[in-house]
Amino acid sequence: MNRTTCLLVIDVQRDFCAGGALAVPDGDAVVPVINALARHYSTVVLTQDWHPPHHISFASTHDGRAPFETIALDYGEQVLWPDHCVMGSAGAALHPGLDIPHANLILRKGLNIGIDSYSAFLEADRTTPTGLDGYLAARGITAVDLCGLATDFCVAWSAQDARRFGLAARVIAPACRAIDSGGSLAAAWQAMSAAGVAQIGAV
Ligand code: VGL
Ligand code: ZN
Repeated sequence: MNRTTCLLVIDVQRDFCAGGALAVPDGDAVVPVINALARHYSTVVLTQDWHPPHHISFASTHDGRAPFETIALDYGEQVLWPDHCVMGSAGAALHPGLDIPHANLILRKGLNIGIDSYSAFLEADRTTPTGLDGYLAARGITAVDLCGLATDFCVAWSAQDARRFGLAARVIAPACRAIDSGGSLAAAWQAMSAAGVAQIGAV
């Protein structure tokens, strides 16, 4: 049991799994893998993508726009998504198969109606903190292992931000699945590698 490494379980929610609003191909497959993995960690943090209705990342918020198009916003380029993970909705719930009773914290992100937040650490304006860095530092955590959905968005951004906050970061590939829209998965692995994020197959 490694007490200075936190397992960060990203967005394993109904909307990202089969039948959900933004289903990640084979997303459900991560659930048993993550349940087994979590037994190795004394600190586990789960995240929940948690948006208000009419969130800026929803295509439906922008006249004439369709999901998976991109638009330019004040803070940079934004992919537009189907409405997903609306706060309090059934689709925003954690996957019912997750079995991690010893998880320490459930962190919600993406609540700001005008700023998306793929990362568990910083919103998409790259300056507004969620507070996760302080939480981990206060508990003596120096490394994070990441898993969940989706590899090329919320996992990748969280892993790179972990490095930004001085944490060692490893992505456990078999415990993740990707959206992979327009080459996003290859680009994400490249960016993570450049940021010093390791890719591993098991712990
Ligand atoms: C995610 C797209 C939009 C994710 C969240 O969890 O990877 N992707 N919101
Ligand atoms: Zn989202």
